[in-house]
Amino acid sequence: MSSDEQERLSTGRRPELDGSGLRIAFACGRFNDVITEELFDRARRRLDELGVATGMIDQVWAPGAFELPLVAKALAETGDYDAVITLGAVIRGGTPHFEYVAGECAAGVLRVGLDTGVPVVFGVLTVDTVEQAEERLDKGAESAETAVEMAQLLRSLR
Ligand code: INI
Repeated sequence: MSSDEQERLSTGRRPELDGSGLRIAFACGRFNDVITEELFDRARRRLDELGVATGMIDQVWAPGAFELPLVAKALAETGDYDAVITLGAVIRGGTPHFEYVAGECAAGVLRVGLDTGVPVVFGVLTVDTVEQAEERLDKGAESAETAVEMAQLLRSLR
């Protein structure tokens, strides 16, 4: 790593994001798909602003958040992508199922990144109500930024 690069990495400031040339895959959960679609639209728009070409983006749908880690793993293992973004919405709605789905999804997404070395972004909302999910739709754009930043960062470290 060059000293310029080292200095930039040490500042704690977010680097300039440049998505040109990056290949990004989305794994989206169909459960609560109205929310997931909006997260996806916002993520796509942000990737576009950051210079990621439309033809460099793929999207697949899984039944729900619980399935996202396995789908993200399959995508990461293709070797075709610089980052994988998982999007979904786990809404409590009074069911204990929430804890299992949200917790296992988060743990699985983390593990896929560690196991494959491909950045896997956790863009899954875990909330109590639909209203809370609607308030947090910015997670889509934020996930796009995280994917580009992590892809850039890992490239510079390898
Ligand atoms: N999946 C979600 O993505 N969000 C939820 O809120 C949810 N709830 O509430 O149950 C949910 N369940 C389905 C789960 O992800 C699996 O698809 C299912 O259990 C089959 O494995």
